[in-house]
Amino acid sequence: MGNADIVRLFEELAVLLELTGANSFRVLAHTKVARAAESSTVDLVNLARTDPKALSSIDGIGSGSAAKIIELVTTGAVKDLAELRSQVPAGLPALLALPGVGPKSVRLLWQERGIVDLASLESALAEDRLQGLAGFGPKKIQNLRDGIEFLKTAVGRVRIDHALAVAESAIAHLRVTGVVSAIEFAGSLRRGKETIGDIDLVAVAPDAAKAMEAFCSMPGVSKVLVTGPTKSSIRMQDGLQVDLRIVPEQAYGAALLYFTGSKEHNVLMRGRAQQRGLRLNEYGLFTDDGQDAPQDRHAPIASRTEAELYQALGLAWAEPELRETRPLDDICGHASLVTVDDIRAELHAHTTESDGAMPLLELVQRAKDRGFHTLAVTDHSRSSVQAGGLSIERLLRQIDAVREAEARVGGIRVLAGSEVDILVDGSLDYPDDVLAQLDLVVASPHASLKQAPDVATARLVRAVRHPLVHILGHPTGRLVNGRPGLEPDMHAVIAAARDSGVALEINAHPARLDLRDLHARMAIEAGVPLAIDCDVHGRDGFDVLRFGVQVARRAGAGPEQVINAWDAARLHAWIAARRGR
Ligand code: DGT
Ligand code: CA
Ligand code: CA
Ligand code: ZN
Repeated sequence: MGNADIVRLFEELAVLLELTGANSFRVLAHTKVARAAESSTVDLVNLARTDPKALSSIDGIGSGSAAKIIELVTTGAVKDLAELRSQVPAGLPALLALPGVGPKSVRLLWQERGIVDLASLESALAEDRLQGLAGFGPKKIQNLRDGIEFLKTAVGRVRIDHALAVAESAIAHLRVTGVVSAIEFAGSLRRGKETIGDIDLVAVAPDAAKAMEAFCSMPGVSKVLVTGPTKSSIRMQDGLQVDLRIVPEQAYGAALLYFTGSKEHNVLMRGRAQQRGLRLNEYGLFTDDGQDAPQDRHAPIASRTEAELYQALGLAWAEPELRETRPLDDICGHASLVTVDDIRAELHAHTTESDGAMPLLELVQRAKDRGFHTLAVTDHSRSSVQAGGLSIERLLRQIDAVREAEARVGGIRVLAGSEVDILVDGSLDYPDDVLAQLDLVVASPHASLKQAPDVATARLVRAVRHPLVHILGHPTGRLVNGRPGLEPDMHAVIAAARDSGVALEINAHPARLDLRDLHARMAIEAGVPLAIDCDVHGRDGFDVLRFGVQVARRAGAGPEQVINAWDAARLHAWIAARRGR
């Protein structure tokens, strides 16, 4: 339990109070507590336990609210909340997600028309039963209809692996049907962001109408949102939107540049053009004659390829992953970024001994088939009971098995390791004399991921300072679109890693991508090496590597900063040095 639980409690109380018609001061008092808990650096749960009187001295928290926090912390529940929930239909708060609909409207719909959830609102709309309700004119009613449609189809941002699969199959479809002569994905997907709002495709087509028709009738399309000769937008059955732009061949580079973005990068590029008396748009780079749409009057100075455009602005090409908000001079002509082909070692992999799907020998063979010079076998430790964590006896037997497997497969160094749990207080899940027998230790947090930030910081710093640890695995435990995970002070964790010579993992699994790009960049700036690891569990476990590499690229990492990209001698020396050998 942490401040976030207090935020949730008071937000829900405020909503329920408003829906039950409580006076606005009471509602506001609860909202204020939520905001106070959200922005407080004090661990309020801990305070409620150790010094409950001090709670009400915090700005925004009155004595009544303090009592509720103490009740939550000591009993795990709050009577007032249960009471309010019992007064409000369970499906009612969901109506608040409709655009432009607040608690007052929801309360009216409920009290005056008996609407209790989205389904009953939909039937009321279908039967025209909202007529005559105060404030529900034809426009508002139409907004409700659109809002329901929106809620049904909106998926929010999707994980990059999902968007990539959709984009690649759309591209393959348009290529095999022969309707495009060039096509690429642009937007956030090309920049490698961890989540994608929609997919942007840019293409050249000999017959645009035919290409658009093929696009709109692809397998998996549920709705054509708009279609025209240069742009179509469709929604896939899973809700993801895909935009296709067809551009003249000579404007392909300019369009790709524009639709790759980011918006901020485009602004910087246009500014650069302006400084030189030029104008940049999705058609190309033109002389600025002070009027809009220069493409209608001038031939472009550059437009065919991205590199040409950067060059015409006096810049070297910028990797798409770096095109976010950083200044052009920092990212254009940036030193080479790490690539999937640079990665020659996997340092975080599971076997059937814990929760992996492959027996040891198969795992080793697959790593070797990938051309890796090193594989570390890192099954879970004993506290990860659900994941089949190894007892000390099983771990010691596995060390022998690893030596045997290495000899049997040959041609690949196999390290006996462990993904040892970082326990709630930052201690490790095996005693030191056991850890000392391993070649490589990855320490990762798995449980208690809702710890208060300062407790999490202390926990991770302690683990990183442990002299037997090589790599801090998925440092926050967050899941993309899933759970926020720990929110430690990453500056402190990175500083500790630098002092003790520990590497930080970018867990390549698209559900994790932990370290995230920003933290990986902080690590690089501090001189802390990165490990990009697949956390292999299944037979296709190595395939997620590209996502981890992309995070490292967004952070500006070159092969130098990534220990898995080092040659065997250098990596093995680094690993051994941690043990003073
Ligand atoms: P997303 O889809 O939310 O994950 O992020 P993006 O970056 O793919 O954004 P999206 O799909 O709205 O637009 C694709 C690119 O097109 C964007 O990165 C830059 C460019 N773009 C779109 N709208 C604007 C705009 O209003 N101004 C500028 N400068 N560029 C824009
Ligand atoms: Ca997009
Ligand atoms: Ca878009
Ligand atoms: Zn793992």
